[in-house]
Amino acid sequence: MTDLVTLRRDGNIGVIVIDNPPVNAFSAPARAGVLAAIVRACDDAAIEAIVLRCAGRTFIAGADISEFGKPPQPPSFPEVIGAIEACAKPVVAAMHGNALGGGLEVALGCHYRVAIPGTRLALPEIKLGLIPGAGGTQRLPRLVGIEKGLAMILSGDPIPVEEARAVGLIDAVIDDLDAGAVKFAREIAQKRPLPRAGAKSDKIAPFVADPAAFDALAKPYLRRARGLNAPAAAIDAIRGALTLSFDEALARERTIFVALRDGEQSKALRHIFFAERAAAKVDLPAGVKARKVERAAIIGAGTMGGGIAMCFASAGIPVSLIEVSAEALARGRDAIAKNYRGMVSRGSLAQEEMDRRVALIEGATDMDAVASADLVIEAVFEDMEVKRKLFAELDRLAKPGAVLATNTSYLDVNAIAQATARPQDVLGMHFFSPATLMRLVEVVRAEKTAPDALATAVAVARTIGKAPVVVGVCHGFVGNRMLRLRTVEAERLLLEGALPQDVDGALTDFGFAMGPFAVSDLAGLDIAWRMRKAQGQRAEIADRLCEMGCFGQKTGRGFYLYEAGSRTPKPDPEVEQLIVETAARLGIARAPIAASEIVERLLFPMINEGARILEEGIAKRPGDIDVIWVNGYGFPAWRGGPMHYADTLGLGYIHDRLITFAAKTGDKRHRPSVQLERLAAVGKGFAALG
Ligand code: 3H9
Repeated sequence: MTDLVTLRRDGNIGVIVIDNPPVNAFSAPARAGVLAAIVRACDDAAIEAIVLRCAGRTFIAGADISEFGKPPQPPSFPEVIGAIEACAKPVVAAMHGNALGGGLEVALGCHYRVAIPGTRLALPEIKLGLIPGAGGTQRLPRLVGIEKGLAMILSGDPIPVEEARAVGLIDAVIDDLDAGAVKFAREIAQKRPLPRAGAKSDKIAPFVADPAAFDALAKPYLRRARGLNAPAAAIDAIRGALTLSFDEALARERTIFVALRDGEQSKALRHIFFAERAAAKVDLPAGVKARKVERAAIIGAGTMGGGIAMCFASAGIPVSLIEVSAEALARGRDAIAKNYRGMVSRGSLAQEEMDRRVALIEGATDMDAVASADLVIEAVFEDMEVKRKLFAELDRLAKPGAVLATNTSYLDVNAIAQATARPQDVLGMHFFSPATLMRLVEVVRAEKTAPDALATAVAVARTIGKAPVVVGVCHGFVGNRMLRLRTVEAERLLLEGALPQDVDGALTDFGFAMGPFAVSDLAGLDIAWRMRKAQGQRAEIADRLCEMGCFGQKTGRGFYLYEAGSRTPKPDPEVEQLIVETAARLGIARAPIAASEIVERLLFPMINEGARILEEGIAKRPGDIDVIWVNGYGFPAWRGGPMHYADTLGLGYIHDRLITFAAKTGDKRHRPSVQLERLAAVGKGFAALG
């Protein structure tokens, strides 16, 4: 045993406790400790049954992800789980908090499983580009059936104890983790034979006889895989339960797991996992803590304000939703109720939970309602004067110490803060639309923002389930500033020879959910048009479309054609004609462009801008930029975000291509940034920046 694992005796029951904070990851020392404890408990004649549980806030939350990529340390997962399963005395896993991944697999290797209410059980490996590698693909379907097993392994989503009990994943719900588990162990201590998940076959038998039924169940998951290798691999491993012996299938699962673990996709997803957590840390001076947020106020009940209010209500935080008129407020509340009703009818939300959330949102048409809020977020019209006036009013009405946030996408947060006498409390919280679904929040630190105000915004964003990233003030902050380069380049590609569907197709093949032109059509071309006009900028094709009244989906025409009531983009011959004629008028000879070149032309300038953003300190770490692009702009997570992706290609290659692009387009912004140049020269990647 080790310091992390103890074995004590409670009468005839041996209790093994793992204490490996913060999440009891099953690291090598923890594995060694459990193996030694199991051996000792087996040898101890006074022990008739064994309880395996954890101290702290959770059961084992999985393998220690930071061990992946390093030389494996014995004992392995299969060795420890094998020893538990082979133990001649019953072993009971007693779970609380989260039983995840390798943690749940340890429990699956035990003869019995019990859990306290509130425990969440999942095999989330798929979210890291992996499959369960310690028997999960074999033992789980045997216990819960193929359909539920597939759903859990392919979604990675947790199920609550009640459901776990109903599907046969756990044997009992206990009230007290320690005494309840010991009592359960005492009750089953003499029962024989010991139930072993690996020996069960009743729930998989129908599919052994009918493999086509398995393929039919698996098919929808394959369709949704979108470039990620793990779903097909998981299905392959689970199929082993039907076609191979248990031991052969375990060996096959392990081979598949190791190949995925060592592959680029899982590395990228693990990078994002740790980058998200690093991004959510704010350095605070000693003794300074984040402020408490017990109530929020959102100003503006439009799509964005309403969505943000829902995020707070969903997390159980009461929120005042403030509008200028009763009509606007009613519209906003209706939209919220409709949104929640949709969730109820889809079965993703219980009616009582909807009622609870709706009740947490209190409407108001009087700005005085901000007085009780610890955090105020304004989501009103994107106009500096409007926002400055509003912040001057907030300064008058908000309670001392309240954090005052603007949801601006572009505006200067310093200028907004100056409208108040408390700039230390002002910052940006840039949510993305739809706010209920998009995880990114750019937390904008203005010149005078106090560290504890910043920490408050970051903490609250985490509480409402978002991925916060601290950024500095500049036009468009990090995400939109980089996006601007992609937008310019996408239009340039049209003039040089591509069509909207070529550009979009290249990016969706790369792994984006949508290409830039389909996104523009969805968002509405008029918004960007208005902004370009305000800044004296022009985009030949997009501007012309707007002049023709083609604003995208909402008008049935944009870069694509939309049939009545349809959101499916269809190539539009008139847009093609417009592109060809515009290119001719500008003297540009159009020629076909390969998909690979389209991807490079779209992404490399953005990566270059990302390097400038790091140089300027607008983002602190390359991983912060990756988190922003994965959670706010649909960058495929399994490619790790733009900066991680750049490292996989090598900065030398990107540097040389940028020089070519700069020469070809005459666009000075494509010249490699100092940071990129410096790293490329020494053969390093952005990861070297920390
Ligand atoms: C696996 O199990 C493979 C097996 O099938 C086969 C093996 C052969 N490892 O998220 P938090 C750290 S794959 C290492 O802020 P929360 C995290 O980095 C794994 N470290 O807390 C952070 O560190 P820091 C399957 C981990 O309360 C700290 O713990 N399991 C791990 O919001 C707190 O984390 C998963 O995918 C880990 N496994 O959420 C579960 N987990 O403070 C991944 C966390 O230095 N983990 N850390 O930044 C989670 O989903 C959440 O962390 C959890 C807690 C829900 C547990």
